Amino acid sequence: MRVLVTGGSGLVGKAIQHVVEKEGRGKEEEWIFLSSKDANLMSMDETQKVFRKYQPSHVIHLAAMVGGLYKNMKFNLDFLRNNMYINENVLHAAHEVGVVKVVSCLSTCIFPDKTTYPIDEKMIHNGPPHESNFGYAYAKRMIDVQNRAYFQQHKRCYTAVIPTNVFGPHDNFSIEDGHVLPGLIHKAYIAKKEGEPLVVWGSGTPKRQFIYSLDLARLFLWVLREYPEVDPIILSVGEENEVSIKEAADAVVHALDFKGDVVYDTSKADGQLKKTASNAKLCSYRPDFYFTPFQQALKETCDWFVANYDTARK
Ligand code: NAP
Ligand code: GFB
Repeated sequence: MRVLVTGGSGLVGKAIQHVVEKEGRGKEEEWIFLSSKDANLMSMDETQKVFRKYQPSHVIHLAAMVGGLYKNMKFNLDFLRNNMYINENVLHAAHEVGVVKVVSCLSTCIFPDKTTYPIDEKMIHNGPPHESNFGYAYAKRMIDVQNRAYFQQHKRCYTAVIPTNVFGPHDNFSIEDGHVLPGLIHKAYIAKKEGEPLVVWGSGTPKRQFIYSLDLARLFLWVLREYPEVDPIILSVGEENEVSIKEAADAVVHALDFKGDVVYDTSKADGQLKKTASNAKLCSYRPDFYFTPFQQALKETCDWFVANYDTARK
């Protein structure tokens, strides 16, 4: 089993690398982690070259244009085009060299905006996604369509996982472009140093389910090795573990021991109010799976950021 990981240098890729190295690779497994320096996967030519070079039998496909709410709102066209190119090139090149299994990565933000809750795997295509990230969402939805077509026409087991909001070491801590937790961690770190208030964007009322990148990595390995379906699977903590942005901000304040004021800038967009996902399918396969408690995972992430401040992506 030779596993090629696209997007191997990012938040999720680094977590998979960590788990493979620290918690054991399978006896017959060889792992290759790619970054954009190895190949620009928006180019079919470069994608084919890197797949021919490594001849993988299995692929974890993470590479994508990724960003938080505010980056998505500014660049819907780029999110749509870049991700459609990357996904088309990766799946086609994988098929050409005979890859038997691909696990791609969707996101719970691609589900319909107007929906019943909790969201489950069958609802992906039931209506338009939230307008803030329609470019990213439609490009990601097409992976599910492509997977079904690869199965129908070529019997390929190309499948996908659907994580909720991910966080952990090696995240993108950019304040402008990143997701809420790395953004708040970075802002709280600066506010603490400068003796200024922490400014949380939006009202603080939207709700999110957060998954720790190392938990997600462990689940990715299980999906790669054992999950038998082409249909995707939601990888999420339970509905009872959903938190508001205010609760998330309070948790960051606690983890970084920030003593200053916390203010809310309600001139900034809130984005999707919630996207509560069901992990019933995951629990039916993995009733034993242990999720790291949120506050512990957040503390580990903050400690990593403080220790790696100079080199962290920001
Ligand atoms: P990330 O930290 O931003 O990493 C993105 C990865 O993609 C990097 O390794 C990057 O390479 C690579 N990449 C980007 N454009 C590329 C290109 N044109 N050619 C080759 N490689 C390219 O993202 P992440 O958070 O780990 O996301 C991994 C996957 O999880 C993505 O598919 C994302 O959509 C999905 N996801 C993420 C979240 C979340 O909250 N973060 C939630 C749900 C789903 P370089 O390092 O060389 O730039
Ligand atoms: O993680 P995030 O940017 O993305 O979270 P989404 C946005 C929520 O956090 C909004 C609030 O309610 C914001 O008002 N927020 C508060 C902040 N302070 C901050 C801050 O400093 N930075 C950021 N970024 N938000 C993304 C999608 O949606 O979810 C992507 O747009 C993606 O496509 C990702 O897939 C998982 O959860 O709203």
